[in-house]
Amino acid sequence: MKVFVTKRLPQEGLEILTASGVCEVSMCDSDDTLTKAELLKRVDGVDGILCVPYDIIDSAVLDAAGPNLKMISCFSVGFDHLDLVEIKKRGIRVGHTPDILTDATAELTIALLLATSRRIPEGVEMVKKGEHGGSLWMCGYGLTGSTVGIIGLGRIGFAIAQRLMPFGVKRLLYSGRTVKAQAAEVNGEFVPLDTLASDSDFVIVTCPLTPETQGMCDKAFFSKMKNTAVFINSSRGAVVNQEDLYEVLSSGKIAAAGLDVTSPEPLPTNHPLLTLTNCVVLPHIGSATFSTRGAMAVLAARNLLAGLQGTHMPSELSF
Ligand code: 8YV
Repeated sequence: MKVFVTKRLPQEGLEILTASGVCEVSMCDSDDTLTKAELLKRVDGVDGILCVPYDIIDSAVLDAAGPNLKMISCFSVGFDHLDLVEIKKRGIRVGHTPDILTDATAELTIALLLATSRRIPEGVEMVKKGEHGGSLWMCGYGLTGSTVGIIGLGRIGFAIAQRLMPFGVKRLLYSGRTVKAQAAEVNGEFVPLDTLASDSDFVIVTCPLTPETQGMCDKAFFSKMKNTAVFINSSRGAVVNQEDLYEVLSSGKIAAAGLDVTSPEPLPTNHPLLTLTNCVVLPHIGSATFSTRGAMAVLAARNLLAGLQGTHMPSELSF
């Protein structure tokens, strides 16, 4: 069987595939995202694809792969890059990498929140410029006694809430499709999205990208936030209307934003958000620890092999 890996995979995952004797591996030996044309060419006739969130797997890709395609393995927990309707129609199985990246992503989100609220990148620049100011100079916002609102208290949202508790957060609000039993462990209060926006000092987005959440954080949402509030997104860039975010940040209608995800990625270097001192943008590094990326590669490889062989998959997506 033939498989195509769309991006250079950490060694431990690649070794599992090559040593399996189950498949012939062709890998795009680059860290760049493939163009659509290249992706269409490289999947021709494969039995399995191991892909990253930047590869849009739509009917064009499925057609280009052809009838042998039986397995798509995501090097990600997120699967918003897949056309699941088309994939299901063709009886193709899908694997992904939940759980193992939860801690790394939660840690990064806390780092981004603190970097944004305490203006750390700006402070580093001040030191380099030799600048120093008065008693309110470089002040930011603290977590102690604050209200934090988490949009989407799933695995990652919950792990963030757990890590926030020792900071002395006063109220932990969350919104989403359903009340979560686990929320009691972090004193989470289920509230409508509007209440979360208006009552939170920190808003953190960790929900998946779906048709319902696409563009959800827009002008109407931001206008309900406090002008001292900090907005953090570590889910998917498209949950946010970036033009609206630029507008509220540049006019001071909210205090600051920290984004680990943008639309597109990478963000063009001339993007208006990058001109703002109150916006901290990271290059989608939530899961980027050596051990997490290694574990993701191993799981994605095991999922792929199971899908090819028609056996039980360690982490199969049900859809
Ligand atoms: C990416 C992510 O997989 O898991 C997800 O959904 O967005 C990330 O962990 C990672 O950036 C590799 O492309």
